[in-house]
Amino acid sequence: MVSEPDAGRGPREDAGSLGVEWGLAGVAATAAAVGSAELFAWFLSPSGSPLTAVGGWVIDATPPPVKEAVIAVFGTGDKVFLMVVMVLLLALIGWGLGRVLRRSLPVARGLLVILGLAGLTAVVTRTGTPLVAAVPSVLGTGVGVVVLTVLRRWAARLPRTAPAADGSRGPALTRRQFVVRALVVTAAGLGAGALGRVAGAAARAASSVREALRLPAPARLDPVPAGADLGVPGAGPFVTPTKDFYRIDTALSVPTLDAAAWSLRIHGLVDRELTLTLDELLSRPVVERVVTLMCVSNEVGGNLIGNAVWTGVPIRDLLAEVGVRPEADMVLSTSQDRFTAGTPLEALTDPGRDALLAVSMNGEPLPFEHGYPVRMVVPGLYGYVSATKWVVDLEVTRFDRAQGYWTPRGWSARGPIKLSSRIEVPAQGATRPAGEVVLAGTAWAQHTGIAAVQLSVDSGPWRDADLGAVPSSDTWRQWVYRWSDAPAGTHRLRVRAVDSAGRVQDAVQRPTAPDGATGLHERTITLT
Ligand SMILES: Nc1nc2c(c(=O)[nH]1)N[C@H]1C(S)=C(S)[C@@H](COP(=O)(O)O)O[C@H]1N2
Ligand SMILES: [Mo]
Repeated sequence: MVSEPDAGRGPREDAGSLGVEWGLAGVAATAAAVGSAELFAWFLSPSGSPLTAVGGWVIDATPPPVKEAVIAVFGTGDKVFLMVVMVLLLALIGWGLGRVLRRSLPVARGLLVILGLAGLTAVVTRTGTPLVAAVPSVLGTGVGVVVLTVLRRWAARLPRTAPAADGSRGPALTRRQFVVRALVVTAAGLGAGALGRVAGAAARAASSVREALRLPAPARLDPVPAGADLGVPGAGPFVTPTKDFYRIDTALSVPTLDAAAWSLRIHGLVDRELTLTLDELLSRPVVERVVTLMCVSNEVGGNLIGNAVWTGVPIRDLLAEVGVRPEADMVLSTSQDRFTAGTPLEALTDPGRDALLAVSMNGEPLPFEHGYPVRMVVPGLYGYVSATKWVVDLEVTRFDRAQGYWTPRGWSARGPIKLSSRIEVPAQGATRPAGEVVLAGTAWAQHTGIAAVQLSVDSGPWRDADLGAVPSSDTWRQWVYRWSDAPAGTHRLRVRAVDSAGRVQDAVQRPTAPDGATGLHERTITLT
């Protein structure tokens, strides 16, 4: 099949007769990229659909008269019209990509990556979007690049085409065989996309309901005081932006509950069972609280910790409504996806502690990834025993009758957060000029409070750092230590915290299981 004289010819010489094959190859790679991204979005993150995000961006950017004209012509089919236009545009872009592919695989790859970046940008710039939402665009772009490369290899096996970059050709393909393959890939991409869109429709419906959710004004605010954020460059912010907030759960695909259908049942050792809809829940007084959540799996110096502004209904109030029996000592919360957490009753009924059924995070309805429409937030306890997301059921019970998801899996039944601290600045291994060196970081003892943070250089004496302000004892606290006359050389910095009850952070190194790591965080830096 291969006509030898053509083997060495330049790529330009296949122009004309092979235009259709190249165009189709580009369309196939684009379909594979976008289609797989939509499929990934369905099970990874409902807010991660690039088509939805770009569509939303187009809608926002369309001038009102054009919008009105489209609605006048297409009525409620305006969204369908937008999708059709986007798919046609993508087909055109794909065709162009194929023409570029004929000249240069690297340039075509680059263009596909730019297309992926456009989708990614549209996704991550929507408000309240968590970082996982970026994953579908990234994976989809990866799929597209791989498909593009494979198609280029197949194209090299066509008659009158330049061999692949490595000079290889492989067994010959007829134009017909190539076209069939490209069409199969295109169909697979369209199929994946269609499946992702159809299966994800419920999630996106929930998504628009989520965006429209009206949050009740809190009866009590918890303002962040000036000076909570010490603003040291390189240190994390006092309030963690939602997109940077760590996410831990057992959910393979993010549950996207329908807020209108959501209800919470409170039962067990109670005098009067209660089932609440979201409206009924939100008809009770809502409070705002700044609370630092943390995962028991956080290593010393790790990142599985975040501080957010939550609003919600105190669980204490609801437990008072249902009347808790005296023999109860635990509340087993269950999520829509069957995760359970066993929370000590006293942490929920404590009048001085606002354990919440939270509905908002940093001023937005909870993101799906963080438990929309309702999750628990309990100051002072690790997430696995308290922070149930997508919560639908609270059973008042006893520790000797029930246990949470992680307890039979090697984690302790009770999980109070351990006093800890970390160094965020300078980075491990950093090199700085000798003289004044600024050290900064965070310390936490949720619901007890941080009284002091101390630094030790090269195993020298412990010296007090300056502390940031805090809204309450339920948040972490920033610290800064200005080390003056720091001499040249390599130094080991260690940090420890002291809580408001006078306890000093445990320096003994222990692993995260069964009830949280201990040990001191340290960094080594070089001063020149
Ligand atoms: N439904 C559900 N809720 C859950 C979990 C889970 O696996 N499923 N994990 C818990 C754990 S271990 C932690 S640390 C926190 C994390 O909350 P975040 O993902 O909002 O940071 O959620 C808790 N709530
Ligand atoms: Mo966790």
